[in-house]
Amino acid sequence: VLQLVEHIKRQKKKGIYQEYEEIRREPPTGTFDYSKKLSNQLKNRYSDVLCLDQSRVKLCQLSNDKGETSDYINASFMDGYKRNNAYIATQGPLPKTFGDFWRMIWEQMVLIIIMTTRVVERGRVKCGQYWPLEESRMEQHGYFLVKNTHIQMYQDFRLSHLELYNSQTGEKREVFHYLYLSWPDFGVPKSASAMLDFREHVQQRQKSVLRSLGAKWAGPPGEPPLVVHCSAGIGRTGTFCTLDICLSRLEDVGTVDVCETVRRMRTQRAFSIQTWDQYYFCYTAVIEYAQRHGKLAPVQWSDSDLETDSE
Ligand code: PTR
Ligand code: PTR
Repeated sequence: VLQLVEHIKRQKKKGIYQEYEEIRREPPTGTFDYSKKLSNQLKNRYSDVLCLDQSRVKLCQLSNDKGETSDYINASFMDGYKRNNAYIATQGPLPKTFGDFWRMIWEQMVLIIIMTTRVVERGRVKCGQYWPLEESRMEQHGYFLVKNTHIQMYQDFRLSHLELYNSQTGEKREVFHYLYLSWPDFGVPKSASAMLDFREHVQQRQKSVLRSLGAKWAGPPGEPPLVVHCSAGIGRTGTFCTLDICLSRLEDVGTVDVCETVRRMRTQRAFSIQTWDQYYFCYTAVIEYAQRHGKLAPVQWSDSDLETDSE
């Protein structure tokens, strides 16, 4: 019997694998003209991870010291569950784009940044050190002063409370920086459960910050986008956002559609979800979540499973 269950699990896994392979085979649904422009090429961390023109985040145009203007940053708006532009998916900032990154945070009125890569992994730089690492440290990036006022350590992530000061307008804002620590690139988190806790923590933070801002919230109605980034801004970022969307839908109507979610996401951020493990992880994490919240009985292999899966 054990052997049979293993066989069934493999069959199911195979189905999900094929689903992902199909998604991967579909060509991107748009052009990458801005990402490819000569003057923008150096702003891409990877020459093969570009952003679709239709969903890219535009910076308010600003002249640099050479008098050139550029509104380009390798970042894409992505819809969430029943919410347009719920996320901005972006690459790990490069030293030459730190100023642009903070401009984007300011202009889009972002409250929360989620970073799912480490700065260095396996001896290679995956992301620039764009925020002050230590408490009470202050750094300048372009027109912005960024200060790390306070750090809280959790088992799987590290939360920095940042103050962002706009030297052009004299305004100051608070931004929360989450560094998720247990996620290797091209891999999946150690455990879905840690990721689920993390998501819940972030959700509550966004709600409580908006509540405490109350009438002082100067942004458009609704919630500002969450900025999510890894190294390229497609693999781990896509996985986190897919999971977030699937779980929101599960909470709302009790159903999940991983495949359709990823397909749609890819029309806004091309190549989202980089490996089959990451795709499969979305399924296992949804199951774990459903079990945890009593939306699903613990998985049992019933007779009907046997019928549909054994050939
Ligand atoms: N970029 C490769 C590809 O597109 O097939 C995959 C790859 C590259 C995988 C680098 C791992 C790599 O190592 P690291 O994550 O340390 O950069
Ligand atoms: N050319 C790079 C490579 O495949 O190695 C692009 C790349 C790098 C793609 C990292 C995805 C990566 O993972 P993530 O989006 O999770 O940072």
